[in-house]
This record gives sequence, C-alpha cells and structure tokens, in this order.
Amino acid sequence: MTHAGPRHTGASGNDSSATALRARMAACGVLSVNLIGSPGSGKTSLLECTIETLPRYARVAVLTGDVQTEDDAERVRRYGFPVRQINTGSAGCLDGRMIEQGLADWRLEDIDLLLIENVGNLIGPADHDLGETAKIVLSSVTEGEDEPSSTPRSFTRQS
Ligand SMILES: Nc1nc2c(ncn2[C@@H]2O[C@H](COP(=O)(O)OP(=O)(O)OP(=O)(O)O)[C@@H](O)[C@H]2O)c(=O)[nH]1
Ligand SMILES: [Mg+2]
Repeated sequence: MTHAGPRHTGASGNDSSATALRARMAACGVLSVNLIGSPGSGKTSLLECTIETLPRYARVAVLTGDVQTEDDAERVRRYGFPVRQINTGSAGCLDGRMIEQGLADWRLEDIDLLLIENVGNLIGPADHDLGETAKIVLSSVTEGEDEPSSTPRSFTRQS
C-alpha cells in the first residue's frame, strides 16, 4: 500500500477535483482506498473478502468502476453496505470527477472507510488521482513476473 500525497497528473481538471476531494474526505475523517490491478487480478474478490468480515454497523461505502457493467457492484451489494457502480464508458479508468459524482448524495460524515475498485487496467489508474488516502495494487501470478517492470508507474509511483 502506498500513502497518498498531492501529485500532478497530466489529466487536466482531474487534479483540482482530486485535491478538493482529498480535502473534503480528510475533513470528514474518511479513509479512502483505491484498488487497482489488471482485469481478473482479484479486486472485487479482495473487496468481498474484506467487507464480509466487517460488522453491519461499520460505516463503509464502496464505489466500483467498470467500463459498462454493474457486475462488480452486484457482487459487493449483497454484503449490505452502500455500493454504487460507476461506468466509465470510453474512459479507461476512474477520475476525480467521477468519484465526486459517485459520492454526490452520500454524506461523507457518515463514512469511515471508502473502498474504490478502479477499472481493470494498470495504465490509466497510475495517472489519475482520486483523492484517495492510499492505493493498493493487485497483481496476479498469471500476469507474469515482468508485470511490474512493464507497468512501472503502477508499482512505484505513490498516490
Ligand atoms: N485462485 C484464485 N482465484 C482468484 C483469486 N482472486 C480472484 N480469483 C478469481 O479470479 C477471478 C477474477 O477475480 P475478480 O475479483 O473478479 O477480479 P477483478 O480484478 O475484480 O476483475 P475486473 O473487475 O474484471 O477487473 C474470479 O473468478 C475470482 O474468483 C485468488 O487469490 N486466487
Ligand atoms: Mg472486479
């Protein structure tokens, strides 16, 4: 897990959204975690394993990103916590504005832990700040041992 700090991304407009989000979440005491990894690396599985251990009164919310389906949200929703799917369409990953929209009618004051599953991809998510507190990178052995060297920004760059 890498800890977040301010950063620059070349994505115009994303930085200001992420900076504002980070400030809002810090003010409300929200710990936010951005899960990134290739398709099938186990992001939704990790979400499920994590939240199934939590008591129902835990103040947890989940945003799941996908290009077009609701599948991940449906898997996570059965644990009883608030879940919202964000479909990115032609965009290959989530950005700060999408997170702002996803959170729009949720009260941050009521959330202690925000879990975000990014779209399955190791390129875009490295360069898009979501205002997260920390990022977790998942890598499956089937991706090959050279995955960290072929997508270094996801493995070496701090949030
Ligand atoms: N053997 C094994 N299978 C796993 C593990 N983690 C996930 N899987 C399986 O791999 C498949 C894909 O896992 P997901 O959790 O859906 O992967 P994901 O990263 O969310 O995939 P996308 O949302 O499509 O990017 C599922 O069939 C899981 O059951 C693991 O640690 N070991
Ligand atoms: Mg998934």
